Amino acid sequence: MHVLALVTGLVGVANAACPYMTGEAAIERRADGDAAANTEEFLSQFYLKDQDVYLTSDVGGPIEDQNSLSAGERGATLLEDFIFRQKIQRFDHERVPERAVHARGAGAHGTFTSYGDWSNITAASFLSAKGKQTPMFTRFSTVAGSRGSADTARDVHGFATRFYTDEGNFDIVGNNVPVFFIQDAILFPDLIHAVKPRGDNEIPQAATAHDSAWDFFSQQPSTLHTLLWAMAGHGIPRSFRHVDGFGVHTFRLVTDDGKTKLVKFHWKGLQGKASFVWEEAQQTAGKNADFMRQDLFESIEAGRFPEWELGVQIMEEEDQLRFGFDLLDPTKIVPEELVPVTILGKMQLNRNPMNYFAETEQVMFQPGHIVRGVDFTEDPLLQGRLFSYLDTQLNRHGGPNFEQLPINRPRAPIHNNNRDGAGQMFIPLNPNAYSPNTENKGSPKQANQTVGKGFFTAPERTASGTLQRTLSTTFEDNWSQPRLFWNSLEDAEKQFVVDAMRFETSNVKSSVVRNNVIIQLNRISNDLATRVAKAIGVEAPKPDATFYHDNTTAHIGAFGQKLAKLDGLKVGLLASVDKPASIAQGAKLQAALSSAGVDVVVVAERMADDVDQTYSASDAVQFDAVVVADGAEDLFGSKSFTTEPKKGSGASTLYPAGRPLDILLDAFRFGKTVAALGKGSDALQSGQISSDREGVYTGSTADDAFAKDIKEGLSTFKFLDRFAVDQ
Ligand code: HDE
Repeated sequence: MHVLALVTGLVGVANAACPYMTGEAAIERRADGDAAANTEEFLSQFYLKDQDVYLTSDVGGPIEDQNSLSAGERGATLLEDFIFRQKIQRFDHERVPERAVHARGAGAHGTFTSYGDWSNITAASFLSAKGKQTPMFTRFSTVAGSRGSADTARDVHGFATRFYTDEGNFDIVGNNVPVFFIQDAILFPDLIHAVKPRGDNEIPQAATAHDSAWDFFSQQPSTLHTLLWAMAGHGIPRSFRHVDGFGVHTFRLVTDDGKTKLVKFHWKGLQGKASFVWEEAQQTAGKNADFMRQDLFESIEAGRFPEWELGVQIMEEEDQLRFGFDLLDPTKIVPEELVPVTILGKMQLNRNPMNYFAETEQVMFQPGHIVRGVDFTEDPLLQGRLFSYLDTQLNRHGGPNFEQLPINRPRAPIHNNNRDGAGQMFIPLNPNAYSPNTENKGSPKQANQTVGKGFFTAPERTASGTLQRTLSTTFEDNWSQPRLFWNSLEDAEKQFVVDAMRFETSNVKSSVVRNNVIIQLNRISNDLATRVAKAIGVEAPKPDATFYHDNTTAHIGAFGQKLAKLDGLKVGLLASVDKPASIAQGAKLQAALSSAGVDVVVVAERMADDVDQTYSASDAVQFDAVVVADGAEDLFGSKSFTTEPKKGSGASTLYPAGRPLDILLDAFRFGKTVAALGKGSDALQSGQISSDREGVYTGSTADDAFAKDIKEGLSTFKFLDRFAVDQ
């Protein structure tokens, strides 16, 4: 036991407090790779339950903290009051710096299951056997907004995943789009300063619709490809559950015998992709700033666990320049027609954090967290990130021991000679913290490719060259791939891109910047440039055709593919308390939709039995489909704001005038499924919504046939014919 204790490091100390794992048994447990089983158990040793106990100070003495200690009943508070001092001091220091980017986010625990033994492409142990499970933590985020900003701001979305493998932590710190704005990390501060609020008035929050962002975009054309993805549906996803994820950079996988493959990581959502339309996202931001984190949290609480498959596009070292662009350039995708995605395993998110700050806020991802079997490439963006993420954690944590926080601790044992620093959580027992040594019998010993299953740099990597500050000439084409993206979108999504750009650039005050934007867009597509130019007072440009081509690639848009799962989607049943039969349709519809995981929310004028929420608290943006109940039709009379509502006219003051009809009309114009039961179809007429339109359904009762229509509509998700396209 003595020797074990000396080398145990993290594990040994953690055991002292762990009710489940003690001493050697715990060490063996970790060593046998049964990491998935111990994830909650591991974290639970840090839980503070506070049940049926007396309040104590931070050092354990029971206290009373509702009144400070004063000299006399009306006298001054005493400096001696250690209870007051401690409580206020702790409060004063509750905040840590928010993330410089990706400040707003939500996370969840999960499990990764490998579909096979992938040792033919990587030595990574979490991919070494079929069915092997590895605990995970994943955090989704927006980039530009601060911690309190709205979830549905238009933005690229972070998709950061951590595998707590039995050989250490591996993070894929990715995004929901496969490309990035810049090619060299040295430009990151410029990008972020341009995108974040202005320096003088700190406006606008969580938005790129301002001069500096578009000034930078139009001066730095490497941004164009990612910009197009952000202006399409990918910038405003329906939820974190409905995005795909991408590692963006090309990485290397390395086998035990040192052979390498180049790979791009993909997370393919098993829910399917779904996105908002812009006005819907804007309304949601005002109505429920927490929309996305709530969706993720509630889905997991309800046992509807979102899932993604991890895949890789596998390429050879010789392929680096084979596709007409450089695989080291993070502004490029490798079209799946050229290199299909090989699916390796599945992530399921199945447990919510117990405490937002301790877990989601303190999780500190790093692209530099790699394991044996994974290696970097020379992508200059990735190379820069390897410094930035390590550095930023020091700022956020205030010291170098952030990897000891429960959420960051590897599940593999730690043994090294790193020592001390602010917030050291352990009591290292080896007094000879140096290597090589004889005093500690050589431990911790050096591990490498052949000894101790150590980490190793791909042996085939070479580096040479003259020192230079230049952009590689292989990185110069910034327009062909944005054009590929544009060519591949459906007409409706092209229109969404045009509309988004019109919105954003209409907020740009400088005519020079607006003009520069059109110059760049015109290198991608004259159609795109002309349509945007029209709205912002810039002359329609003549084609600038150097990079024009007609290539397309499949499934690149955020719309047009059916959802695979309807889990956690919400149907609003618009009913009336004065017609109890209309409320009763809620239970029937719920019964018919439950097996698909769809929730029915019954809306009425006021709260009552079986009513979930009132019209005054409801809007179309809360629902993925809206159904008017049989009997509720009287609430949908056309609205008139020109005449004062008269006493006794029947107009309800329980909710804003016209709210039921607004919900129906907004649902329709946001492209959602709308439907009516029985006489409820009069409401469709009040809204001049023809029941012949796609995604508009009627039925006499909430039976299986009606539910089938609703499910069909939900899986289509957005009816794109509702959106006019420029002629
Ligand atoms: Fe990040 N990025 N980034 N980024 N990034 C951060 O690290 C940075 C980039 C991404 O949920 C920061 O811990 C530089 C690409 C995600 O905690 C910071 C560059 C991609 C998250 C940082 C990039 C990302 C971050 C802020 C250019 C997709 C949130 C706090 C070289 C592949 C992770 C932190 C979470 C966070 C720097 C570019 C994704 C400042 C310098 C490309 C998902 O270190």
